[in-house]
Amino acid sequence: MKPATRSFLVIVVLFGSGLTLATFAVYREAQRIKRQQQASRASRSELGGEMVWVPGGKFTMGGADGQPDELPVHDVKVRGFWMDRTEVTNGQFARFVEATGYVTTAEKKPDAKDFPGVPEEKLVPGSVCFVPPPNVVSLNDHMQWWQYVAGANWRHPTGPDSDIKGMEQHPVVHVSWFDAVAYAKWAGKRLPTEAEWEYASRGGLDRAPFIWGAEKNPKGAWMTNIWQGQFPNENTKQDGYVFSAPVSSFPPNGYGLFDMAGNVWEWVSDWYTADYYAVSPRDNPQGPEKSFDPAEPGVEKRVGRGGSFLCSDMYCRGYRPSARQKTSPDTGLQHTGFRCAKDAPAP
Ligand SMILES: [Ca+2]
Ligand SMILES: [Cu+2]
Repeated sequence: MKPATRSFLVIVVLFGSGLTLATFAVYREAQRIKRQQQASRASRSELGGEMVWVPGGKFTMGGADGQPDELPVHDVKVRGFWMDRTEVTNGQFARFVEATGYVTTAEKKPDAKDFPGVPEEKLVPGSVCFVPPPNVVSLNDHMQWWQYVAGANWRHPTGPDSDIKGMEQHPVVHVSWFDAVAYAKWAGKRLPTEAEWEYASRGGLDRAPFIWGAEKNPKGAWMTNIWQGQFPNENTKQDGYVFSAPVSSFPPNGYGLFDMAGNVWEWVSDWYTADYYAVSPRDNPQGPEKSFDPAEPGVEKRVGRGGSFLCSDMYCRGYRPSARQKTSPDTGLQHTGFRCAKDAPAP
């Protein structure tokens, strides 16, 4: 209402000093108001989620209670930086897509040259969905609960018949590493490094087994959205959620960051190598020059952190602060999203 009132005042004030001048002034004022509105819209979407200052410091990176790639436990120094308070939501991602017309990897037809030997009719847009098997299965073969679903993408998280209505506050998923980087760039931000991510997740609690402390269920409470029950066929939903939860449904960590354990995995900027910690610089490490996963030598991978709603104590325990996920950057998954970091002066 205010700008309209102001334009009206300009007309009143200038009335009588010549129609041409009045018209010009009104036009100029209207242009100024339009620019102001555009700027405020831009800054709102640019900020996206609220950010938190993570003060620089030294911490113990890695863990002795997990996989070999979390070793050796080593000291790392990280500079202060800003971090999104929550995972990027569907609502935020929708604004990015609206503003830019961006098309995610999962919405594009896979390129035949990236998938040699895959028959043409199988090269359809889609993403990897969690499809729980009806019975107890052996946990050695994740293909029993992961399926490439044609038509699945961030707007259709479990396939073409699903949508994200009412899920604006849920973390966006099925985004590739490239999608996450594109969003961050648009928002004037960047992905955090793996070291920054782990440092931030620990919230100042050095070497604690969980980001909230030593006990998994303090006073019987669930502190994060993970999996309870027989993985992957039965979810007893003790924490209230079978799949993703709206961001900030659980208590924040020591830095005021939400969902740094569980809910969805979060892409970070680093390439993955299994032995990086043995050679990593101790000061603000940026990750290895290139990727190598001995378990799958032909596939380059980026790191994901934090675990997800699928993390089970029976299987991966991926919600521990030192746990690492490795995924090829063009892969979208139903349990993987991201949040951004930013370099800017301390508050
Ligand atoms: Ca859950
Ligand atoms: Cu997991």
